[in-house]
Amino acid sequence: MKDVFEISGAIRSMRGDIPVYRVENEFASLEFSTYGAQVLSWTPKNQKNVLWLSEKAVFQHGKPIRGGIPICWPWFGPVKTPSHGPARVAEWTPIGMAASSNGMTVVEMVYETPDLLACLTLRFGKTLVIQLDTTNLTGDLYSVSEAMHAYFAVSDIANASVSGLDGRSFFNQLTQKREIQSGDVVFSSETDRIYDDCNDLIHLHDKGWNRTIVLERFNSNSCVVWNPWTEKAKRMEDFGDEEYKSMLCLETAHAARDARTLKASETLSFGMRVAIV
Ligand code: TA6
Repeated sequence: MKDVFEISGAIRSMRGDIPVYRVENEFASLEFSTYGAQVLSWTPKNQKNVLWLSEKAVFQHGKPIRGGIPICWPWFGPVKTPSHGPARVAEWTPIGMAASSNGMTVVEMVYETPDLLACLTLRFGKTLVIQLDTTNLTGDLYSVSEAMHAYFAVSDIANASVSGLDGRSFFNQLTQKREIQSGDVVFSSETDRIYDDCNDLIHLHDKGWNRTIVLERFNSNSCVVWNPWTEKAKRMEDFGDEEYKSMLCLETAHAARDARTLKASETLSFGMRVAIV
């Protein structure tokens, strides 16, 4: 059994061999795990859960958890093994949890490799703010790509649209070609796009639940938009065949042309703020 920490103020339970911590404050509740430093749910008071978690998600060391906000680090995609990097299938060490003066709750976790130190800070209340700091522990330049691979819950993908990317260039992972976005992003088939020159505010509009998820990214010029649709959903064991209808990934990233190179001892910070209107 891996180390299982107690975090004062959090209620710990086990799902499979993965510790899950539940925290509530006056504005919201949050579930996260030290495994992958992964947020699993964020439910503001009087709101539905903002994040999506597959009903077939696997909670087993060595496997990524399908949903919430996996941390892809220190590489994005299948460029090396494991795909999306080791961070989401590693135990992070909790540094602590505290209430901040504005009623939000702050949780900090760290993960170290021989070359890099990652520090993830979660702040949640009426909004969810996640910051990932990467420090280059080597004496040389070090290139990273990374993403906060957020799975957002939607009433139905047919009701969803994404604004804020109009006119932006994206790399279409399905065609391996560059294209330009025209208007809002709407969904009628598998969608896997890296918008790597956009630092605008992104809105996920959901007509079914009459809500908009506002995604503000800082120090990130790339956003990944992904829905597996029918055939890819069927090919994933930890993803229900029909579940593509209830989710959309909008990922705050340093991916594709927005990958970054750290100088020796440099710390790179980026993150996102999620709000509901
Ligand atoms: O972020 C989009 C993506 O890179 C897709 O290509 C798809 O592979 C998705 O990530 C999920 O990857 P995973 O390794 O979690 O199955």
